[in-house]
Amino acid sequence: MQKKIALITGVTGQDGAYLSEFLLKKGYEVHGVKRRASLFNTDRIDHLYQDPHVEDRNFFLHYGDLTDSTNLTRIIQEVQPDEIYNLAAMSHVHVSFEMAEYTANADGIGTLRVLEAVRLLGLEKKTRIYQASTSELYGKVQEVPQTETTPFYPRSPYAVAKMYAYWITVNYREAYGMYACNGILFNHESPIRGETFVTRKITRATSKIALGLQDKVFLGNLDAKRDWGHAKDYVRMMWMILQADEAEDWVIATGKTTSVRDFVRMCFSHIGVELEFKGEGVNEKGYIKACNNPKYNIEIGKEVIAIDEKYYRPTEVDLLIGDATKAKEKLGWIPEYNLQDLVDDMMSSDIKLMKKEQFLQEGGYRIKNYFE
Ligand code: NDP
Ligand code: GDR
Repeated sequence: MQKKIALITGVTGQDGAYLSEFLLKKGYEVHGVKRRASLFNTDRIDHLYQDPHVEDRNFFLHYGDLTDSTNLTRIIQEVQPDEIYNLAAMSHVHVSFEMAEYTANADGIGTLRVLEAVRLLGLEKKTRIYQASTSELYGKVQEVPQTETTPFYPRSPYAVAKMYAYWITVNYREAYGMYACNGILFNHESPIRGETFVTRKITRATSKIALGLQDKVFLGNLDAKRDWGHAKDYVRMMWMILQADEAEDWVIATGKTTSVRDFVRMCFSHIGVELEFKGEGVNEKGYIKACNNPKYNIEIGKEVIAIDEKYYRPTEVDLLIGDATKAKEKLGWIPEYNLQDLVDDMMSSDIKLMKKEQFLQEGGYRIKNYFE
């Protein structure tokens, strides 16, 4: 049997890395598009790297960018993929308010560039396309839980750009008969989640506080509620979506929602620490109420959580909770991780990482102290 060929844009990101691992295990030849950067940006996929001189390689990287259509067309022509996973995006909702035009270009028009390249190259009948759509499309709450038929009301330049990407994917499917699908994925996290998304920011900070490397962490809206799953479960689903008989759009979610405040509580509880929150709005603070773990010497009453308004968004998405019944019934998707498993996985990994940082600091090296 001939190997299937997959092309992943955004291969250096959280999902790109897990999806590459997953597809390589399935016997695929995997090609990834990575951006040129002044420093190495392949940390998450270094373990998959193969020397270009090795025979029988199955993992290849190409320089590219979603804002460059000639480059994308050339890569797709060279690779002739059976499946394209379009994961590349400026994916930070808050940053999109500061880089609205770039976000529209990369996340919105970038998707059009991929679809159009496949059409121009005459690959409409060969290449299946997965578009990384998002629960951010639901934005201002219209209905809970959110399903494939819930109306969209995007609340950020990121979500508006992704809304264009969603509809252009549907349009190319209907207009040209292409196998193109949207996975409307709710938040999914992991130990390799970008450090500025709230879950990873919290697991890193909790680990540093436990080890005495940081005093407290500043956060934004603690009332926001998200439906958090594990990225490993979600990349498996991306693949399942492209194996279905019909090209369709799918919601992927756990069906449970949790506030940012409760996520913080769960992370501290992982290290045996109980928190108490006092005050409201920008004056709310989180204090250590009890420490039941002799490994960590954390002072009772210490203030560890504070609010900085700069993390508030001009328009917020208050509540996300998804209903993945369609994916469960038609594709047989069963997630392996619940929220507690996710917290445990992220916390164990960050505690290990911060112990390394502690070791470096004790050896006289300066550690990275950037918490944005
Ligand atoms: P990450 O931010 O971890 O990864 C984004 C990837 O896109 C990185 O490889 C990044 O490269 C690359 N990228 C950014 N801009 C460009 C560009 N202009 N051209 C080429 N590549 C670019 O995101 P995730 O892995 O978490 O998410 C994957 C996709 O799924 C994204 O499209 C995101 O919007 C979407 N999504 C994510 C969800 C989540 O909860 N994680 C939920 C729903 C949707 P570099 O490493 O160089 O920065
Ligand atoms: P989100 O993820 O915007 O849902 O987008 P993020 O983790 O950034 O925010 C989740 C919620 O937490 C609140 N929050 C904070 N957020 C950050 N980043 N930093 C803070 O200090 C902080 N304090 C509170 C936010 O206001 C928000 O309500 C993610 C991305 O992966 C998108 O690409 C993806 O499409 C969606 O998930 C689904």
